[in-house]
Amino acid sequence: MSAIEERFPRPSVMGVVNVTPDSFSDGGVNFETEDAVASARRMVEEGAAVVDVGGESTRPGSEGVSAKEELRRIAPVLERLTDVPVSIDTTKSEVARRALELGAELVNDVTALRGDPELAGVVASSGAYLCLMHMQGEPRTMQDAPTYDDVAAEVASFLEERLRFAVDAGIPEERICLDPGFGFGKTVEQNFELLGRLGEIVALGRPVLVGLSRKRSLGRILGDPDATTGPLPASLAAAIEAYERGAVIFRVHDVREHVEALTVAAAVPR
Ligand code: HH2
Repeated sequence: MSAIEERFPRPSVMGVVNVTPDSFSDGGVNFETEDAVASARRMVEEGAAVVDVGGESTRPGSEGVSAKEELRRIAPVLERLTDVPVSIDTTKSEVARRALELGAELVNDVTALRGDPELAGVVASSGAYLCLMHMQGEPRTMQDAPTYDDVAAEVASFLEERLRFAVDAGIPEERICLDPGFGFGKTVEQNFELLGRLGEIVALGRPVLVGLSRKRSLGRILGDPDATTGPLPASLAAAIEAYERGAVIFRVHDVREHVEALTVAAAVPR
């Protein structure tokens, strides 16, 4: 398998397919297998390099589901997507193992290998790609009172430590990308500071994946203090800001629009 930077040249779009009833922006839309499969196929037609299939919501306040329920949601979808590039959004080794058997090529773990002690071994022995994401706290409580002395420096040193951990567990560095985890235990101000200083994460030397699409900070900066999602134009602006600072993979719900915006940004000589 090639290095992740060869498989996903900058910019690459990752389409989000949440097979959940309760995800923050598309909960219920793809909960039925057939709907999830159709969405994934449409996203690839629209230019997604990969689709990220998830069976558990990590929205602020969510409780989590069992491995059995997560498998019940995602396995029938993956069984029908063997001809489509798939990433599995899970924190559980049991779910990742089955997804990899069904052809997934990337494991997207929002706990950065801190959730399930067996996940690192599953990724190492499969040769899959891995995304390590920063999160302060856990989804149920992460937005209660996130605190940092220096958000960008702390996220960078966390990701550097988790990268070391993954490599020590036998996962080749060239298979790994890093994600600052927008919205995972961060206030609106902290998310925007992190976006402005994304170069400090890029400087770690691994491809950076960003998930800014529809995040609530985008709705809140537009003036609604209770927003739980952000609109598409705000998502596109945030993606372009991240692209400008070196982000490589863009995890998004609206694939066509992001592909168009990023294609224009990438055509500008610099
Ligand atoms: N965001 C979400 C879920 N998984 N994975 C990575 N690597 N980066 C992210 O920013 C990220 C992620 C949350 O978004 P979504 O999947 O739309 O919602 P939910 O977690 O409620 O299913």
